[in-house]
Amino acid sequence: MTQFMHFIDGAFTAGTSGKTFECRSPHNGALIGLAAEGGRAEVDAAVQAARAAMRGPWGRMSVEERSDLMRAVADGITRRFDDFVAAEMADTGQPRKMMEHAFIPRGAANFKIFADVVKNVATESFQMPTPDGRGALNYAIRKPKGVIGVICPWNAPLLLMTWKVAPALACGNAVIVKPSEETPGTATLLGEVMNEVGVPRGVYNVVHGFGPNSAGGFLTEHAGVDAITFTGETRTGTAIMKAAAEGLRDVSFELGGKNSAIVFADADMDVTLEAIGRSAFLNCGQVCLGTERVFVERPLFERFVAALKERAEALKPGGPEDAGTSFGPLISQEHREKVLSYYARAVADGATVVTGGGVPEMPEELAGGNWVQPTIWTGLADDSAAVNEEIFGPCCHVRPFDTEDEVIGLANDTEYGLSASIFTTDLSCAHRMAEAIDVGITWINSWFLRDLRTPFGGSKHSGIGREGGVHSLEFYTELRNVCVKL
Ligand code: NAD
Ligand code: 6OD
Repeated sequence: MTQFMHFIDGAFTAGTSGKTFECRSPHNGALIGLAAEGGRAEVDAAVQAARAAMRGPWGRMSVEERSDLMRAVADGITRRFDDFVAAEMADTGQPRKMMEHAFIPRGAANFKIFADVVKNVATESFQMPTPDGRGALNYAIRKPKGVIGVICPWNAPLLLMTWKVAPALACGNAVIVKPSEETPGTATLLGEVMNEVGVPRGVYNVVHGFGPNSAGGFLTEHAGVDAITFTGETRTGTAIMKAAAEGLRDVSFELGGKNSAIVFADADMDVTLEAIGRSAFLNCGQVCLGTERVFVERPLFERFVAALKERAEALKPGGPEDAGTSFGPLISQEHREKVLSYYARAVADGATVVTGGGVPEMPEELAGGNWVQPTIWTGLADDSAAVNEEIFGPCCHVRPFDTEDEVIGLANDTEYGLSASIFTTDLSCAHRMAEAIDVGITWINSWFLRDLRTPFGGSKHSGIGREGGVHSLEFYTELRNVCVKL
């Protein structure tokens, strides 16, 4: 059984709280590890270590040296690739091939991209006239913000954690990561890599635990934390924002979504089905960018629903190591109860269940896992719970539409604004839709196609700020202006 320790000041420690919590395998319910639970003392030790690191050699390191170290971290992840795959697979229960082809390589890629970004970003400069005719020159410099609290979710643990840690460190900050209590593995392993490649102690710290009255709450309340970056539920973001108000600390939030896919009758069916098949069911529907609302132009509706049903029914649930597995479990029993409650609610609200709606029959060795069936509904009213609330499960509602104006209204009728996907071969229509849908990220004829230099983030209740490329620097650095009188 694995022991997940905190990583504070460059060393693994159980801390002093004496508390631990159990980690269970999502695919069979087996106990796979015990994690140390951090309290105020552990958070305080991590904050002191991070502040000391900022005052030490880390705080004086040149951009070039930091950039080289970030590349070394990326290489370190790649060298330990199998360990990261195993740790993430154990924590999330998702298929090995998804870890190997997508989620773990992105952990390394996140360090590489920000190693480049920090070296190549320019700052602005203005010459100005002065009454004496000699003028003045203004230029801006970027300084790290200081100690950053990084609070992470469980659905793509390494990808989402390094998406914040990599730019934070590349910019010269020190971090304290609070991984999700569901997925302590890869954040802990990254501590080993940090030591292996020579990242100074105290720069990267990890404290395990829960949210309120535990490591997460204590971290966001700590006066020694200069800014907080968070990915998770909108409701949690609201609580963290309240904590951050004390001391006027800055926040960066990537929150929930209720994303739509809009399919016009002229869309390429193969492209559309491949993309929506992934966006609705990948990672057992536990992707913030995932599609839970599909709008299909009426002439294509019946054909589309039948074809998506076929895709859903072809998914093969199974253990993560089984090469034939294309569909994993939900993260926890608690989350499964939530998803199943929406399955029941949809039926009570009058949905037609096109496929799924329950729990699959699994072989005995997997019967203790958090399995649910991929599920498609039609026929729900626009104000029903399954159409409006983020479920974060492998399910979607498909609804016909007749006009562009109608579907724009439907897609925008949500408190969320994370992402949308538009499927059409009419370029003008695609651009009109991209302008009209109120989201931070729009894909046209694709889904989750990522260029890490682009702005990533949500509108409305789906987030605050943008991450990616130079946009991450807006949060992880402070711009200072220097005015030189000539
Ligand atoms: P969550 O909000 O329940 O938990 C996220 C993290 O916050 C965990 O580490 C948790 O321990 C911690 N936490 C909880 N309460 C806290 C508090 N009061 N103070 C400090 N920390 C606290 O989210 P989750 O269930 O782990 O993740 C799923 C959610 O994340 C979904 O809503 C999903 O849409 C969202 N998400 C968004 C993005 C994005 O980029 N927009 C990406 C992934 C996930
Ligand atoms: O690709 C990314 O950078 C990113 N943040 C993806 C988020 C996925 C949500 O589950």
